[in-house]
Amino acid sequence: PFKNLISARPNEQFFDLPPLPMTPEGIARDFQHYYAYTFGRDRDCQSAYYPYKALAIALRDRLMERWKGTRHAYEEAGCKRTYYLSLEFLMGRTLSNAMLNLGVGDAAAKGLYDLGIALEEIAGNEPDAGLGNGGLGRLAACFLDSCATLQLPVRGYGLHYEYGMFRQLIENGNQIEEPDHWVRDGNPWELERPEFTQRIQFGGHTETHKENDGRHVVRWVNTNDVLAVPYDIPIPGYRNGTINTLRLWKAAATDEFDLGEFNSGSYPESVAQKNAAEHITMVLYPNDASENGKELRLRQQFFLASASIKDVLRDWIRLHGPDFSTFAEKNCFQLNDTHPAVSVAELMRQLMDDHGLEWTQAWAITRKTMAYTNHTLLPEALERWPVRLFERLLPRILQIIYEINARFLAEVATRWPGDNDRQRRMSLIEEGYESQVRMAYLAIVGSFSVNGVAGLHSQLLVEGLFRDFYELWPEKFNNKTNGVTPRRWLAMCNPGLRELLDETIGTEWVRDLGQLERLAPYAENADFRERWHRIKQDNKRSLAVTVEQLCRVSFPVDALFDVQVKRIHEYKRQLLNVLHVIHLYNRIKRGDTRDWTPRCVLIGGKAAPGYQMAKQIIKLVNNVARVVNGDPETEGLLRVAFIPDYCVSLMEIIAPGTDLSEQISTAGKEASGTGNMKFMMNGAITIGTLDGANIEIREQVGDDHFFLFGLTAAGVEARRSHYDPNAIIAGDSALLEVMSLLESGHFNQFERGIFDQIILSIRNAHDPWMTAADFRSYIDAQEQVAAAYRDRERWLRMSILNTAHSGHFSSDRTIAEYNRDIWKLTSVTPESLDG
Ligand code: GPQ
Repeated sequence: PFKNLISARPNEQFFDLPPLPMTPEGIARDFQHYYAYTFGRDRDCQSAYYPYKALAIALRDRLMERWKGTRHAYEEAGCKRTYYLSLEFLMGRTLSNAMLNLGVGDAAAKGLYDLGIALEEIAGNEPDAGLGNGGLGRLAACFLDSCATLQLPVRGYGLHYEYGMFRQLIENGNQIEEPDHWVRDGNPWELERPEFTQRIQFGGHTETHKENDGRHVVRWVNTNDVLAVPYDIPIPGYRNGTINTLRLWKAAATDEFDLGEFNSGSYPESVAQKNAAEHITMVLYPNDASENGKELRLRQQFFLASASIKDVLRDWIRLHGPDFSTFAEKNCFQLNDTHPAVSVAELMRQLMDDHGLEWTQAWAITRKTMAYTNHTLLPEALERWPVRLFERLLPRILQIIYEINARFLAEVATRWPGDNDRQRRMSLIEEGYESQVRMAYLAIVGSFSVNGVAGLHSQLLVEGLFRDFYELWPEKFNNKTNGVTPRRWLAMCNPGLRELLDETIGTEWVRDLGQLERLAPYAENADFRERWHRIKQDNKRSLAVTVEQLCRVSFPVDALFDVQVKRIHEYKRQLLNVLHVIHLYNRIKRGDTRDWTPRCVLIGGKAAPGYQMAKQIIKLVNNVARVVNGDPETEGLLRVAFIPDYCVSLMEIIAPGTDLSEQISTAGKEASGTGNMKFMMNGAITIGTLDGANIEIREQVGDDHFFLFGLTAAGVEARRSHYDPNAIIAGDSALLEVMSLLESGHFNQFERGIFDQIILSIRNAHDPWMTAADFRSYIDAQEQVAAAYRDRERWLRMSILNTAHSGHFSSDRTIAEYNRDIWKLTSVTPESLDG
């Protein structure tokens, strides 16, 4: 009797399911069901993964109905939408976040408790989704959380990498990279959507045809096509019934064979060929803020751009037919750096070649729908692709880029007649021995909005890198200071503090982080300070347990926990931090320990596998740690550890347990920073330069509650012409002693010469990071930190005020600004399931 059910139209009953219970019993029952029946496990199961997976599916079921409800609500509203295009989404774990946002944390904990199971242990078995390098990828993840919480119709588009960010092992102090096959055991959070598969073209050549009506149309033919299969991940808003979508594309081979090979009898070879197509989304490139120019990377970029735009246009045609006259009013693409910038040309191509629009119509749409965010000023991160590579891989796209450039340069010539140098400077094509496409310029020319990620960064962009473009189109440029989600980075990772906040200022702060201001008066309340202290001590104990497990170093919780975790980069100056550690060690050895503040220094982060200097810095941290920790005289005074495999889920333990946040980049080099905001929210005090968002952090919290040091961005530039690190070293006995220890080989007794490059870089008059220039001022600021920490009540006041004034750094504020100035979306509330 059921035989024809699929082809017949199912009746309404088929779709009309009662909502799933959000009770402890209901969740526990489903959990048991999946564990026993779906996965077929019993009491003998040795793997801790299945309890996690069973709970994840029970939770996912509860997201599913709300997810559909959100899709329907958006469609019914016919609202404008934004698509966040990014090669990286550093999501971390999903389970605890989903429970928090759904508001079922307590119910799930109770349901499992009644079965004798601890929820935290289960949650700890989820692997991180490490589909990003660092700040840029994590920002995308925080933004998705805020968009869903603000009920904005925003969809993330990214790539479904088989291998995310590598796992970092430390062997003999050196970084070893190990591939991270994060989906090996299946990913319960993703929903494959083969029905929305797209076909992506590569290679081939172009042909021009004259149509019957006399129009010329271009065909891109003889291409090697690859399928893009979408995997959808639910993004729950905070207790509001909204579930947005992150759509990740995975590459798959078409079922077509290379006929030549097939006929010549090499059937297995021609099937194996299909593999090459699937390589496109095999692995995330592990470079942070530096391009590496590999062909596969350009393939990834175009694959994301083409599949996502096709997806959006298909949906548009489904709802509006082939009429694009209102497309620009209803759609916006936010480009996360230049990585997806080829989208500008690809949208033009699809509108013209696939949907028959004229250049002028297509260009008007493109320029009204694309918006570009820049995340760095570092020249080594500015993407340029060889014209030759484009020609071979994306011939039609190159034609379009040339045409955009020709029309653009004509515009420049009209505005500045005869200024050929300006035309050369602004051209999308950098002419030279090997001509290259300047992706940032393509993004600027094709967008209506260009933004930086902190006040200083946005200002330096228009004064420097993008100055010519600012002169042409000042109205395009704007700032959007970064933020982080207070759900993951406070409510979820710091339950002790969450309870105190709820009790003191009510629970609205989770949605409206500005409410934290109401904490400020409590800084003067001694009982409150005592409670604050106990929570911090508990969090430091958890961090100490983790450090003990991972580094075999013991951190006494009464010491100052001094932390720098982020990608290893010369501009971030982990090296300056190490010089301070060596200085403290040297003081201990000299017996200069009067009024000593015991300190535990924690450093963590990954180096790009090809970045030699960064790898040497990791080795130096580890060697210094071994010498310091192994010296009995440092007992109770100084501890140093390098924490391996720094990742999102480690930061969830680190941020709540930190006293001092190290944000010590060379001024003008860190676009914003976001770790700085996570630490501040959790009550750490910052020692930092006037760089990126540090400047705004200091403005919010006040000069007295921030340890400032170092040259300003302008100071750094002014200093370049007469920077003499050797004179600075000779003139500062502390730095001289530190350098002497380093140069004597004290930290590499049996490994001669391994730190020579580092030593040379500090002594180099052209050291772009000016480590020696800021040493004295850094050491003095650290001395003030130590003194402040010894005054416990003073430190606690500062800590409370840092949290109290961190509201500005909620990504909800950032997203509200993106929406107000760029996207202009209306929020949509889906019908409630929860009464
Ligand atoms: N950032 Cl260009 C990255 O994490 N990766 C990149 O490739 C580029 C920038 C960071 C930047 O260094 C930080 O200062 C920002 O806070 C972060 O992007 C988010 O904007």
